[in-house]
Amino acid sequence: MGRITTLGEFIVQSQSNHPEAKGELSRLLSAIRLAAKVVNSQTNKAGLVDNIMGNVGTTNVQGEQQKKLDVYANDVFIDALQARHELCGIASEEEDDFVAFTSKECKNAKYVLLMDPLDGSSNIDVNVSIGTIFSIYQRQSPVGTVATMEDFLQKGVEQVAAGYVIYGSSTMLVYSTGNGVNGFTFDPTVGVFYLSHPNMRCPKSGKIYSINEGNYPHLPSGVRNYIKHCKELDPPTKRPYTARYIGSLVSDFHRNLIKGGIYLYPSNSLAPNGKLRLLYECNPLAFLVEDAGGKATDGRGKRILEIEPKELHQRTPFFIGSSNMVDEVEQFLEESDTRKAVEVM
Ligand code: P6P
Repeated sequence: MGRITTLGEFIVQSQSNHPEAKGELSRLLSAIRLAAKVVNSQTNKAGLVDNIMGNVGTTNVQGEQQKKLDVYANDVFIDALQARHELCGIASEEEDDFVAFTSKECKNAKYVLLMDPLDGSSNIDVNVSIGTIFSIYQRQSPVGTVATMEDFLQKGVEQVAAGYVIYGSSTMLVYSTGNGVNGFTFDPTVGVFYLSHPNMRCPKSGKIYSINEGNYPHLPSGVRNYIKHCKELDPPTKRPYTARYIGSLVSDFHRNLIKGGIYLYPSNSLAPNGKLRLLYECNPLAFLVEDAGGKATDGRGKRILEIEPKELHQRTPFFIGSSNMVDEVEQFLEESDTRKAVEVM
C-alpha cells in the first residue's frame, strides 16, 4: 500500500500553505479529531454499554428526547475544544444558549464553533449510522472579551471551516476550509484517520432522492409534483430515480455527496420552516457541498449560505446535493407557485 497521509499530517501541510497562519485553526481541527475518536469509541459499543443506550429523561431546546449519547457527545466535544483554548465559545443543538468560555486564554481566542454533536441520534438504539456536524467562524466581538451572540449569528458564507464525522460502517471525518473537501477514514487498529477521499466532488446529477415521503400529504405541491416525477417511468421500462432515506442527515448527505443525489427537507404544513437547523446542520453541509461543486438552497432560489440568521436554533427548508437536481426541484416549486398565482387572479 502506497504511503497515505494522516489527518494530522494533512492539517500541518494545509497550514504550511498559509504562511500567515499561526496554527490556531490547526489546533482546533486537531481537537475535533480527538473528540471524534472519543465519541466513536462509545458509539461503536452503544449496544454493549447500557449507560450509553436510551434516553437521559430530559429534552433539549428542540423539545427532543435527549439520548445519553447525545449528551455524552456534546460534553466530549465541549471539553476537548475548550481545553485547546482556540475557541471563545460554542453553540450546540443540545444547549439552549451559546456557551461562552470565560478563561483568559479562551477570551483571547479568535474562533467560535457551532455543532450538532450527534445528529440522527434516534437511530442509535437501532444501530443506524449517525453523525457530528460542525461549523467554525472567526469571532466578531473584540478578542479578549467574552463571546457574544453576534459571534454566532453569522451568515454561512462567513464560515472559515465546516465538516462532519459519520459514525457508520467505518468512521469518517470530512471537512473543508474552503479549498476543497477531503475525507479521512478512521483505522481503529492504530487510532488514526487516513486520507481516503481526497478532493471530494459532488456529481452534477444523480438518481437518488432523499425525503421522508411520510410527510407527502403536508408537502408543498411543487415538491409533491417532483416526487411524482421521480417515480414516473420514462421510458416505461426504466426507473429514473431511486429513493434512499436513512433518517440520518449526515448519512444521507454523505452518500449523495459521493454518488450524486438530492436531500430534501421542505417546509410543510406541520413544520412551516422545515425541520433542520440553519446554523449547525444546514450551513456547514451547504459550505461543504458548494466547495465540492454541489448546491444548497431553501427551495426558493436563496443560497443557504446567504440566509441572515436571526436566532441560534432557527430552522430553514433545506434542498442540498447535485446542482442539476436542486435546480430541477426548484423548477417544480416555481411552476407550482406560478400556477397558484394564476389561479388566484
Ligand atoms: P424525519 C434527525 O432527527 C434529523 O435531524 C436528520 O438527521 C434527519 O435527516 C431528519 O431529522 C429526519 O427527520 O422528520 O424524516 O424523521
